[in-house]
Amino acid sequence: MALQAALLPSTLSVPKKAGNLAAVVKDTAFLTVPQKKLQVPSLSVRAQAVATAPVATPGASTSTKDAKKTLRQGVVVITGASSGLGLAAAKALAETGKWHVVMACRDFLKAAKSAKGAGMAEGSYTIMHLDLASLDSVRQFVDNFRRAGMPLDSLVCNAAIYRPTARTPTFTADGYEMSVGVNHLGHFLLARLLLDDLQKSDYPSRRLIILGSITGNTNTLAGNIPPKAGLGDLRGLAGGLRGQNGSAMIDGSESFDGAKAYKDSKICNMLTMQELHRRYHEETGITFASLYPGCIATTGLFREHIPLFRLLFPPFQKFITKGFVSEAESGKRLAQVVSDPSLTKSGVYWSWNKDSASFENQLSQEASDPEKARKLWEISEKLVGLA
Ligand code: NDP
Ligand code: PMR
Repeated sequence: MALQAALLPSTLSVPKKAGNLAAVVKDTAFLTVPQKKLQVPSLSVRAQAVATAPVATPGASTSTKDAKKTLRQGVVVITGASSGLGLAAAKALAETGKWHVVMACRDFLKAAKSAKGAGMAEGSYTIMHLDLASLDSVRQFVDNFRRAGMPLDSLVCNAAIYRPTARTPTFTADGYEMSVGVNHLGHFLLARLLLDDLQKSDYPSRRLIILGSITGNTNTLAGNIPPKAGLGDLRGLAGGLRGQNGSAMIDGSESFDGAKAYKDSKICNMLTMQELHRRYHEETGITFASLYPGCIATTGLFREHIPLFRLLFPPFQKFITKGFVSEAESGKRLAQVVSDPSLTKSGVYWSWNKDSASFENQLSQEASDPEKARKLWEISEKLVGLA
């Protein structure tokens, strides 16, 4: 049966050749040339950042003579805001006028086109280059962001890649398997470096959000579709995730499975959020959260899947599992986690019910194991050069 064939992973997948991501790193390297302090917002186009014309100065309080001081516009950084959920959330937040969105993207021109195409108003966003497949690019992004002189009130670690048909690994600039390198390690370094900036913000509710997923949680039906997520004892990660004389998989498996690598990276995302909460919430007051936004079956995440899957996945999710959610709706959900005054609780994995009401969801045993989270934290610190 075509539907079953397209939706059942592993067995029917077509291996793809690796290598085009390395080209992306190379092609966009010029965008990271250090620049002078960026005036934000301004109309000038810089190699690594575009700030569109201002509607209000991000980070500046607004007040009128007689009226009481109003809340200043918040600044939110969203990684991977050039498509799908990230773009939809960027649009939803920018449209409120309460947020200036920093779109942290690897493909500068695509991000600019996407923002325009989505109808985002000039001045409501700034595009800055960030390639999570390079730890140098992450550090460069943090430098550029700081030089731009904006406060940081919310950070959303949203970007991800999914390589469901890959049977051989590709690697980041630092030599780590690509899915875990981008989805987890790049974000781990980014979040750690930007914690300082979040801490300095005077915004009333500062938040750090990392995207999770149902497919990383084996306490759900979706999480039990093979290949199942599982980090084992993290021996592959501890070995450097390099594939040569070791393993490219976190659990140390000899064979590479691109679909499992993505799901494993999502466990890492959810464990990292909880470890951040344990280590920093009380001391800093920052809210740490993760979420499953629903099945956004139409996004670019499935670009590497076989064409039959891409054709059948949206109707399958819409009419059979009923887990489907549109990009616009998912964007509103993520925007809620960024700014809704009722979602300030820290350490929560948010989900939405059939009426689109948010609730605190239960993570699987592995995705909420504090000992595993601590171990993951310590190994990740070493891999990104923080320990
Ligand atoms: P998309 O593919 O549409 O968006 C992913 C974004 O990540 C793109 O903007 C992409 O950039 C960016 N990206 C990829 N690699 C890098 C990199 N090396 N450096 C910087 N940015 C990069 O997917 P979704 O919108 O669906 O996914 C967004 C998040 O939502 C992910 O974390 C995913 O795990 C999560 N999620 C998605 C679900 C779904 O059903 N779609 C369900 C549950 C969670 P570019 O545009 O240049 O390719
Ligand atoms: Mg799944 C309630 C059932 C449900 C939900 C909510 C999802 C979400 N999926 C469900 C069920 C099933 N899926 C069933 C019964 C099958 C077998 C036919 C199935 C198959 C399937 C495949 C092959 N599903 C998938 C794939 C993917 O390649 C996607 C994936 O795992 O990406 C990592 C996927 C997804 N299903 C979901 C969601 C949200 C995804 C995208 C996953 C993500 O971003 O984490």
